[in-house]
Amino acid sequence: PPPRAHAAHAAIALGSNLGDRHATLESAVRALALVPGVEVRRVSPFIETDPVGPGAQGAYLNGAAVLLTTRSPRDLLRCMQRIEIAHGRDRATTERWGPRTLDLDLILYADRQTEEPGLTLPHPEFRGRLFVLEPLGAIAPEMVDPGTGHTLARLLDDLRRAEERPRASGPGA
Ligand code: A4P
Ligand code: MG
Repeated sequence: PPPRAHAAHAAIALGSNLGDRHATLESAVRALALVPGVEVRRVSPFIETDPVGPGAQGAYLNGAAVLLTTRSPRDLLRCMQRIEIAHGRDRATTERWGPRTLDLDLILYADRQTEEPGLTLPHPEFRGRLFVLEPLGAIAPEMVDPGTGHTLARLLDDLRRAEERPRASGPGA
């Protein structure tokens, strides 16, 4: 286990919509746990979600994990990208938003806020994504988003309300 003194909590999101999705997410969690300086503290149940984004693609299996790590955010993300590649993810041929065997996103890293090439923290889209907030909120409701100062429980609640509200553009949406 990593030395706790300088360890940070990180929240990550996992998604898969190609191949044996459950086996892929399980394997990704195992791979994360094998990274030196990473301790997997909590893993959510995996949930089936409708694909968000353009084009027809299969349903996703999504999950979340909370890590305790001594690695820097950039270093952790690099490890996550290596795990994606090891699970058949090919960035060169996979379109943005498109189907993928494994997608690992770094959602929160302690109270870090940064916007630099290749790394934005918190993840810029997570507050609007139920497929991230539902599994993550289930295992870390007390974690705080430094961008808004709100807990994940609050963000999840807000998003659920927003999604329930009828759209201004018309009924039946
Ligand atoms: N990057 C910057 N900050 C971060 C961060 N905090 N975490 C950069 C992860 N990556 C970060 O990501 C593109 C670039 O973002 C990387 O170079 C990285 O340095 P990517 O994983 O290479 O590309 P992508 O995943 O195709 O694009 P993106 O924007 O991450 O796609 P999304 O937004 O992840 O959308 N529907 C359901 N139901 N469930 C899903 O999981 N996922 C997507 C993918 C679409 N629809 C979905 C789901
Ligand atoms: Mg991604």
